[in-house]
Amino acid sequence: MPTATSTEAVTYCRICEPLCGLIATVDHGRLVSLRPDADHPLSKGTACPKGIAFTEIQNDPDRVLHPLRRTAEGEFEQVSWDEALTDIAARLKQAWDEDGGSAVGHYLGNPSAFSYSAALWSGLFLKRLGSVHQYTTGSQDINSRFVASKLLYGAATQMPFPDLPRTDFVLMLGANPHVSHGSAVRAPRIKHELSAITARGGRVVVVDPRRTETAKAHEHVRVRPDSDAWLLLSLLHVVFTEGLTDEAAIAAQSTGVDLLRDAALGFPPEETAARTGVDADVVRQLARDFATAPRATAYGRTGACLGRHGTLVSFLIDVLSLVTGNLDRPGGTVFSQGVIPLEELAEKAGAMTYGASHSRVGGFPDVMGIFPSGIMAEEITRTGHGRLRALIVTAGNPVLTVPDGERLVAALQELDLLVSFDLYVNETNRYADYVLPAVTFLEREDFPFALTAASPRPFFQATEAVLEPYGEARPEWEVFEELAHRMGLSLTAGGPLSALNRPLLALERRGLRLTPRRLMTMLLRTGPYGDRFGLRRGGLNAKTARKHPHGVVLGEHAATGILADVVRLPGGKVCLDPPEIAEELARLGNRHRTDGADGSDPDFPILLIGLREIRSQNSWMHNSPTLMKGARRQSARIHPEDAAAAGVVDGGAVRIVSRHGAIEVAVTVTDDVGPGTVAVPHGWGHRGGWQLANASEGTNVNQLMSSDTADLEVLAGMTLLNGVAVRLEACP
Ligand SMILES: Nc1nc2c(c(=O)[nH]1)N[C@H]1C(S)=C(S)[C@@H](COP(=O)(O)OP(=O)(O)OC[C@H]3O[C@@H](n4cnc5c(=O)[nH]c(N)nc54)[C@H](O)[C@@H]3O)O[C@H]1N2
Ligand SMILES: Nc1nc2c(c(=O)[nH]1)N[C@H]1C(S)=C(S)[C@@H](COP(=O)(O)OP(=O)(O)OC[C@H]3O[C@@H](n4cnc5c(=O)[nH]c(N)nc54)[C@H](O)[C@@H]3O)O[C@H]1N2
Ligand code: SF4
Ligand SMILES: [Mo]
Repeated sequence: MPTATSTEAVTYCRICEPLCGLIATVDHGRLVSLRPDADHPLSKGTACPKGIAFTEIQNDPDRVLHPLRRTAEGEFEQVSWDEALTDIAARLKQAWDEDGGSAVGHYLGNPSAFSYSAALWSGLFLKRLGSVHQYTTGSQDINSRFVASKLLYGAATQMPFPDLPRTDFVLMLGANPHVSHGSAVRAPRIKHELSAITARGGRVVVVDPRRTETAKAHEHVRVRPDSDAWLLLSLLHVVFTEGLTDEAAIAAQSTGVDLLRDAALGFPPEETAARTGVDADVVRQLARDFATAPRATAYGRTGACLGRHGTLVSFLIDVLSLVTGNLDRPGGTVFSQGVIPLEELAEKAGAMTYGASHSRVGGFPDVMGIFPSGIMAEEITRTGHGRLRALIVTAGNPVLTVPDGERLVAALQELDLLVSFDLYVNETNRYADYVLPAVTFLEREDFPFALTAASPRPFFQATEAVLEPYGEARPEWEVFEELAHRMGLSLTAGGPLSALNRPLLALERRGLRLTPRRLMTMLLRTGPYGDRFGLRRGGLNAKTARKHPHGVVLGEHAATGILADVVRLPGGKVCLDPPEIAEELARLGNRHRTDGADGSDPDFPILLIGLREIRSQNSWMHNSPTLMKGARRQSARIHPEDAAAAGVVDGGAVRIVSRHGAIEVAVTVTDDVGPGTVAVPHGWGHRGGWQLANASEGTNVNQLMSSDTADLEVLAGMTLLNGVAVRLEACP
């Protein structure tokens, strides 16, 4: 409740993708509390525990509020911004002068997906330097989806999503929106949205190795980890062989269907059942039900992206929607469209590349200029031309989130320079030369960005900062610009922004400096809902946006029938037979024939998968007392039979061993996972500057994951995080 001295500000949460509306109560420049915004048109007064608990992050005494420099003794000491920037700029410049773009790199962490200014200006900076070492969470998350979109539509940023408000049937593979709150589909009340489908007589079928929170609320098909490619090919087999296709849609929307028709013939459900663990009858019925539902959509998320065939799985998910006549149709899988047309602009400029260049280590194709994080350590340690010498980490904690953190820790210490922008000293930047205090999302203005384009209800909300930065925290974009300046470089003149020449010139004519905010405001006006600089009455511009502090719904439904605008391939049709997919199908067919019936490894017979928790956010919210209440700890979910076989008990500990590492972790015995599957949350094993997190029990599960180039997924360089072969042992 507001007091005599406090004020309230309308804003929105930027921890995860729904961007729920929040009301911040502020007193004398300090955050008092956050609560859900009842007037937000989409989230309507809902928010999750993380959003509310962000107050404890904002006010955390462990937060970094001043630039820190590492001393010779390995301790951090406070320095002035000027000292820090002078030294960083000089050292970056030296590496760059000597080795050019191959010396300097960047790792952009997940929170930057909610900070357009940090993402854009860091991108400009790295591009200006010609950096060939750009890494993100993408290879642990979504790059396989981007590559599938590039191959299908010629547009890597295209993010087809389920039209939840209008569908009758959602086939969901590898997503748990009851906990994750939805990813690559922006639906703040997604739990409600899914139950509305069943309430109107529709179905939600959750394909997951674990009986998840979402699966418990809907229909569950238990699948063996990392077998979705086989399952999808069997579903397609039934659709093709039983005449359940929509041939008119196939002809109108696509080319090259014969590749899949032929390939699917080789995967009858009876032959894949051993590998997928799904009975042939179940697969046949599922295929028929999906194909004959009036409006159906297949949707996949991280569980579909992070296996050995992640790109193929993402590809086949869209194929299933297309061949059954459900692509680009109301209630089906529909195309994303940015209110601020950043992606479109970048696509038009040809900047959203795939395979335009290849990495020094492993020869992986770039995905929009990004390379797999799995190779980052070796790019630092392998000598010779092109060695990564200076690394900036923005809002990331790769030591806990990429494969084999210990290998990365060793590599980080070989860098000439490591700089990080963060709220905390974390497990990664504790090895940095400088930790620079970044603003929180409440301390910066923002625009919706990136995945928000996948919105079943077109929506726009921008926000002002609701707090002045605490301490000496600064927005990352200003620091990137300042570093460029100190290196004698301009981020905007020429180079990376050439695609924006027209709007840039318009600004220049008005004597204005280009800031991220000016750029976004300009783009907003040119977008599908923009005022076109006065040409479209009532369209969005900065002023009309301000009239809607809680955000504005721009249309009842997502656009459909826009395939011709979306597809950027010659002929304007979806490509179902790209050579990359033909090759991947051949690799899969080969495994199908040679791997044995279910593909399992006798020495490592259990398959490990991930698990997200409602009160965690990857690695960075374990310092909030509220979220850590009740002696919370990380635990492995193990089936009773596997627990008994390994001699471990509920509440005890287990040793999990893979070919690449071993960890010990607490045990929860549960039949939520099937026999042969173990689920372990990531983001634990703390030893940074966050004291409560450090005190929590837990270990880095990604120590089990391999960063060997041979173990990364071929097409997008995805880390194999799901379906990792392990064995369980009693702790010594
Ligand atoms: N085994 C396994 N591993 C996984 C996954 C999995 O499912 N299983 N999931 C993967 C996925 S999907 C992701 S996205 C990655 C996440 O990987 P990362 O992005 O590397 O890790 P996060 O834990 O999100 O760390 C974010 C860091 O940003 C800081 N931070 C928070 N807000 C801000 C801000 O506003 N500005 C700045 N500058 N810093 C901020 C936090 O303090 C934290 O240190 O993990 C991946 N790793
Ligand atoms: N509370 C909370 N919310 C979050 C996050 C968080 O850490 N905590 N992280 C955010 C981030 S960065 C992301 S990217 C999103 C992710 O959003 P989601 O992908 O919806 O979240 P997950 O819970 O990882 O769901 C993946 C599901 O895939 C299943 N799975 C694992 N392997 C396989 C497989 O081989 N096949 C199939 N079919 N399923 C499999 C897992 O059991 C799990 O249920 O969530 C975001 N939201
Ligand atoms: S679901 Fe929670 S963390 Fe995600 S945006 Fe909403 S309130 Fe924030
Ligand atoms: Mo993610």
